[in-house]
Amino acid sequence: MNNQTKIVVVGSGAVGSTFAYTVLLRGLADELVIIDKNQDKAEGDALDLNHGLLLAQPMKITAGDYPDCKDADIIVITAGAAQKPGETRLDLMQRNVSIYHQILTEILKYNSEAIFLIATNPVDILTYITIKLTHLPKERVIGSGTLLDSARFRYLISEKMNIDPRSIHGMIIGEHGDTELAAWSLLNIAGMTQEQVKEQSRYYLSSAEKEEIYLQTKNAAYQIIEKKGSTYYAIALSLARICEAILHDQMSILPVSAYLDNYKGISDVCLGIPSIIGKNGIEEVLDLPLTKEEEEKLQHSANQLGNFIHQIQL
Ligand code: 6V0
Repeated sequence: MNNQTKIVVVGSGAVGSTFAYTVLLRGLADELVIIDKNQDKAEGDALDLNHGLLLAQPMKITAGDYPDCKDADIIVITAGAAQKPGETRLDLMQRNVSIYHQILTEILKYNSEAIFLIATNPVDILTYITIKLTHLPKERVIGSGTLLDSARFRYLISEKMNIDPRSIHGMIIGEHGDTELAAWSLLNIAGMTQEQVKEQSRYYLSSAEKEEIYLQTKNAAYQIIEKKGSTYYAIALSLARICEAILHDQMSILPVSAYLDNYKGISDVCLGIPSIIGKNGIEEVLDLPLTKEEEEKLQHSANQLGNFIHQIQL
């Protein structure tokens, strides 16, 4: 990796531009290039962000084109068609696959060494498609996966228990979408699992509370889209968190969308599973000690995605 760090974001819509702002606020890289098919939008965002440099920290921010992908450490792709109210993520699939085809062909002319971070929905499928179209090593193609869902999940639990979400260890795994599952058996607070806490304890969640938290997590995007059209703050923070782990080689465990090869019998699909993220991208996908029921749900999630993948025309 260069001493000078460079991130390219392709797609400067709600998610891409909020991500760019997050990069600036966090001082995540030395250079940020913004690419969008709507060049005015990319240029407008670059100008607007540059006017904040003095008030944040020095870095180079430009609107660019695909040749600027050269030397990038991370290429974040948020370009695509946004989800419409009522539209499932999987409905977006074919529309976004053709956009990816075009974008990846361009990027690969200039850079095949970067880590590719995928945000466009359906994110697990587009992560998979990126691996298939680019033939890049699978550890260098990362989807945002269920990191956002896990953040929502931990927030909701934190509200219920009235403790800091950072002190709650728990995660959503599987598809970022309708078949995702809560790995309840692995939820723990200071090492205490749900089986170990007493019913009267503030850390205890009843079956009804668990179901409510799960459904609220799963339907969070629909709820926000209904209210304001799209979601972008928390996904931008999720993308920034993954970039931070890569650029600083943090070896952080984050539930990202990773290519699975015989993971509990699941192969040839990308799904959100906690993975170690460092300078090489996905350093390791964790072998979680799931219950039989959780494994079956994960398998179901994989089957659903596998079915959709087979319908895609590349
Ligand atoms: P948006 O605001 O419509 O922005 C999309 C941007 O992509 C626009 O600026 C377009 O001009 C641009 N674009 C489209 N086609 C191309 C192309 N061929 N080349 C370059 N740029 C192009 O959408 P928004 O930013 O709200 O969402 C972007 C994607 O992120 C969508 O697929 C969302 O569903 C997805 N999200 C993913 C999340 C996750 O957890 N992974 C969370 C929220 C949104």
